[in-house]
Amino acid sequence: MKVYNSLGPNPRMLRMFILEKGIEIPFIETDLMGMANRKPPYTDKNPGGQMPALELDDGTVIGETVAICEYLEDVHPTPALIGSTPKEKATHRQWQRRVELNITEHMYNGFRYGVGADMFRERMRLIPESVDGLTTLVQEKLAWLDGLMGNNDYICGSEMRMVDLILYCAMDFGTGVGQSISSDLKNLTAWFSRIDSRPSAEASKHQTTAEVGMRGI
Ligand SMILES: N[C@@H](CCC(=O)N[C@@H](CS)C(=O)NCC(=O)O)C(=O)O
Repeated sequence: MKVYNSLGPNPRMLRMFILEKGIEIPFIETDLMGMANRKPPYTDKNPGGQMPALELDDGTVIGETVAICEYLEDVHPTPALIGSTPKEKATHRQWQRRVELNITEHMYNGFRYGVGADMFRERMRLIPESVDGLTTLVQEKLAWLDGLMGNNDYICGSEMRMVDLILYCAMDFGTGVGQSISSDLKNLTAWFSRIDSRPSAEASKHQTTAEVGMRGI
């Protein structure tokens, strides 16, 4: 098994997940800035053309960060980062969909179409006219989530799960590109510090972070 790795908040989420699991998987570095992920041989393996990907020993390649994490959870069930029972797994999936569909996908697209447009113009169709709406929507939905968190330490309740890593990695990156969690959102601000203080948060940063000068990659 090996991970096709690069800088970026999605590969970082996978690195943080792997660290939290306490497993070791070899990394093959892929030149994201040089667009190696957008051409063969990488796209022969992962036609989605995005990072990261997981290659199994039988040659099967799994793209999409959460699909990779779900596979790793199945083969390394402890510590559970998605859930151990049907109820825990369904509760996690519920929050994962709420976070990804309402917040992180909009945050990433707001970045790709706006601040990051020079990097993404050659990679995908951009919708620059949606940037203001997407960034406003992210803030509205963060406020909605803040209200729902109540006294919970983590998004699903009392246990840290993958969805916490998904939102943390997105918003740590977002903070560097003008889409941070407002300090008015007290519950989410405290939650962010809680995740940020985990050793995996620091250890998951890509080795090129200082050189590239971007946060949360
Ligand atoms: N839906 C994909 C998104 C992955 C993604 O956006 N990866 C970024 C790095 S964080 C990437 O490959 N960016 C370069 C590109 O799109 O060419 C997933 O969850 O794996």
